[in-house]
Amino acid sequence: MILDQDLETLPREELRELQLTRLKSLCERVYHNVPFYKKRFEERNITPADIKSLEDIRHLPFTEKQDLRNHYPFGMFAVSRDNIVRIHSSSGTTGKATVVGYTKRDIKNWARLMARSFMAAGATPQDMIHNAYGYGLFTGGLGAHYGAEELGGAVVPISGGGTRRQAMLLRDFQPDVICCTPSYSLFLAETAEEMGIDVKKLPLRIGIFGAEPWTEEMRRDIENRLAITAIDIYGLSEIMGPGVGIECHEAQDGLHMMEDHFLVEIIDPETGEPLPPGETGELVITTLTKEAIPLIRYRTRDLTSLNVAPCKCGRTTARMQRVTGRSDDMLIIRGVNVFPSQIESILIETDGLTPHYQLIVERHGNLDILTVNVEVNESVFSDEIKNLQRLESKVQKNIKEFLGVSVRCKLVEPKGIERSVGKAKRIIDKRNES
Ligand code: DLL
Repeated sequence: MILDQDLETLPREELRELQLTRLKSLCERVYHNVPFYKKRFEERNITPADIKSLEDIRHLPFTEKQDLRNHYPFGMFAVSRDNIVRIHSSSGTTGKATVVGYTKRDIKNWARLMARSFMAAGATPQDMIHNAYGYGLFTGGLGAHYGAEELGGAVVPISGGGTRRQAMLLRDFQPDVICCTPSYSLFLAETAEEMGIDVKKLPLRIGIFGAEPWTEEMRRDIENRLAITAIDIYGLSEIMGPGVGIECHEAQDGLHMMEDHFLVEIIDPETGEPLPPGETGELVITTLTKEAIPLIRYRTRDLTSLNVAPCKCGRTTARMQRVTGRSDDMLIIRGVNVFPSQIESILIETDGLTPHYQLIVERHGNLDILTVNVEVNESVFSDEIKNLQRLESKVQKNIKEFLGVSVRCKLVEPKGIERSVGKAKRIIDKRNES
């Protein structure tokens, strides 16, 4: 079922017309209300009147996370504080936090896009939704919450953490849908099993997972373990929060972008030049309808590609390939580019290993050393030492073969890797520590 049938299935020509009208009005708004953008337009000798087609977007400046940081906290807002009804913020683990605001209309649009997302995932107004995304400054919790209510579902606002209690409520309340990070879904399943709850027998039908990169192999693992359909949802706080794009349950093949609200481009991260559909590059998003903090050509750092071919679900929106990593997460190990997701795929395909892993990067002299710490399952753990060593060598060999880089593999006992209730921490970079 499609919630906003008229908009989600709009012929692409009409969609482009709508986008152009909205882009023109966005340029007027930021030019007149955000000094940062006025300056950027002037530096390029352009005015909003120069935007005559969607292609003209390439004349507009990019916006970067650093620009938001430079205007911390509210310097990029386009409306007065009276019109702001909500503030969210990113955690700011690498530098100053980025702060975003919402008007009443922004919240309404966000709720609607999240409701669309739930429906695309296969949820219905009759469903109960267990929402384990964190509530607070993080956009996951409240974003999914408002969307679930807009859908007409019954939301259980459990937030993140308290994992045994979560497992108990899954058993007692019998929700149909769960929302959390993919890594947390596995932690929750593991905890439930320890408590003697047969996760597969629960009525849970759909998982809506995002906020961190995950792989196709991880999806299969989660779907088997929990006996659900696992749907990928994408978003980022700077642009809105969750609901910028979501897979449909019919195809599970790319995330439908909410193109009536967001203009999406893929650019070459080196040159900034736009790339055609199908080519992989950095996702750049322009918010077409946001009032409080509209952004022009925001560089997400997320690497992906777009597919504009029609989808079997009937939606006409462009589909983004699953985001397998951010350009900032790419490790360069002795000249070889490595994404955590590539290592994840290899680990999950190896018998005896679990999807719980961490990558430790150290520098010895001038040499970068990557150690893959990965948990084994119970049966492997009780195996003979020589078999464990054989497994370590096998992982090292496979990674060398597929990625062309030599790594060390260290098997860790079951539950030996710290679990996260939100985004999993996959990389521990010790290179700048001493
Ligand atoms: O993670 C919003 C969100 C909440 C999305 C709940 C989905 C579900 P931020 O904390 O600002 O916002 O982090 C945004 O997380 O630029 C990506 O690098 C990454 N990310 C989000 N969703 C996915 C996904 C939320 N499905 C950053 N796959 C983004 C891969 C994702 N990476």
